[in-house]
Amino acid sequence: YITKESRQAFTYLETQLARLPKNINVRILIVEDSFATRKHLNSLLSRHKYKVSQASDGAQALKQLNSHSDIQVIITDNEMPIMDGITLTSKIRETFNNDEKVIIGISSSKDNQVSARFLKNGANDYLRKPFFPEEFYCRLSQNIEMLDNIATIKQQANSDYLTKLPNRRYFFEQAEINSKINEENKQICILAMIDIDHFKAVNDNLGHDIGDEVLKGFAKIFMRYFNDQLIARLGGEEFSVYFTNTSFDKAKEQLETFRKVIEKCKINNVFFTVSIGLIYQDNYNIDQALKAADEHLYTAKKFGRNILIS
Ligand code: GH3
Ligand code: MG
Ligand code: MG
Ligand code: MG
Ligand code: MG
Repeated sequence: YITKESRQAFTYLETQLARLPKNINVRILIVEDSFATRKHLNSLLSRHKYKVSQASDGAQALKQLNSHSDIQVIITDNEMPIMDGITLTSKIRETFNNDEKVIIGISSSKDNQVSARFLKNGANDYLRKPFFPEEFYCRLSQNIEMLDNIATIKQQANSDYLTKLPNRRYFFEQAEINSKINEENKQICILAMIDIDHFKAVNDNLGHDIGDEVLKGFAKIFMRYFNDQLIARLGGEEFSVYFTNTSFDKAKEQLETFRKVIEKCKINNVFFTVSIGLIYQDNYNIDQALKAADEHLYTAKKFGRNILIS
């Protein structure tokens, strides 16, 4: 006879064990001035296969965060010399949101204000010392699961389901950021639009499924040729490249090489070509840049396709 309690305990154990292989990829920073507590936390975390970094005060913790960008969780004491945990929490939140890095405050203080202040300053969770390992593990894994879920949702929101390329939404968002950097560095805005020629014929002749496979194959090559630039599937069989850290001539050369590669290679047994519109401008309005590139693309189509117009 299995009691409800033992079933719950079993389910808990099962979930924890299922997580263990994943934990190897999670780095946790322990911030604690007491050597004994640090050691205890380290042994709890190591038992569940987490990667661990350690710091004995807030200032050291900030240094660790700088040198280990893979730290996902910070477990921090409050009362420490040099910089306390609550100050550390608010400093971390100047750079990282609570869905990017989890902060769990821990304190033995009997003062209820401490937990409230931790949370107010941006901690995701709080544990009063001493705590039960089970509760510790549960809160930790639930917070990490939240990070994973948000990362998945962000990834899905930013990419195109068919080709896995960055999507239009991501392109516009990132182009704004790139534009600011370009403006600061007094670099011109260089943008290209690429459109597959007669793609409707591929669908009509071979079917929509093959059309999809061709798009996927195209995306792989596209990604490889422009892996240092901001690229996207803007929609349908239309793609874009926003160039940074390069000159107009180099961008043009790179696009011409790409056009010739596509012309020569068979993707899913299909030969096809692309037309390209390339522009540069000294303002950073993305809509305007795309419109201008689209006009060049239109000219490329009128010229008979498989050509770059700039
Ligand atoms: P042009 O050279 O003038 O660009 O001709 P085109 O046939 O490529 O252009 P048109 O705009 O007439 O047609 C684009 C085609 O792309 C029509 C549409 O069915 C197809 N397409 C768009 N998105 C997808 C997709 O996700 N999968 C497949 N299989 N086809 C798609
Ligand atoms: Mg302390
Ligand atoms: Mg087309
Ligand atoms: Mg068209
Ligand atoms: Mg088109």
